[in-house]
Amino acid sequence: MEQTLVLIKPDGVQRGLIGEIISRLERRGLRLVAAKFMNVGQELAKTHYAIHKGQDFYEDLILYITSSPVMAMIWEGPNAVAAVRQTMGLTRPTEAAPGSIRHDFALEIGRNLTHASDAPQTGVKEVSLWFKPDELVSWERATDKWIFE
Ligand code: IDP
Ligand code: MG
Repeated sequence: MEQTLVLIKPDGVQRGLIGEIISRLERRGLRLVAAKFMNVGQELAKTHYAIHKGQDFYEDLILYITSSPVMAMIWEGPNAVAAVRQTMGLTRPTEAAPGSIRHDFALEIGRNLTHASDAPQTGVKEVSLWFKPDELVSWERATDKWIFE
């Protein structure tokens, strides 16, 4: 089953949107695999955002993600990566589709509430960066057969 890392970033946590965001992912039909509420250290932040090193927003991005706790999660399902990216909306909130989280709750690209893996291979990499194998819960949900074809 395809898996994706989801982070509710510090602005989402501070604004009391953890429940709202989890609720949207549950409602979509995705299955929760792992979750932890945590502070992000420099090393993890820099590894996670290594691809953006050298961009003008990089330093602010590291400050943002390490500024306050995040809710880190793994969600799975068929096409979980694409489904979650769609539920989150485009990176720039003013370009995110109406009904998406970034559209409905955000205004600025540097305060866009969530992170989600951008491709299945990135999902695999990010899941192992953020979680140890024994933190993942493999389970069957009573509704799976009504959501997964
Ligand atoms: P994504 O989060 O939608 O995958 P990325 O392009 O991977 O977007 O960028 C990672 C994060 O870096 C964004 O979510 C956003 O918080 C921040 N970011 C990206 N581009 C900019 C920018 O131009 N200005 C400020 N922050 C940015
Ligand atoms: Mg990205």
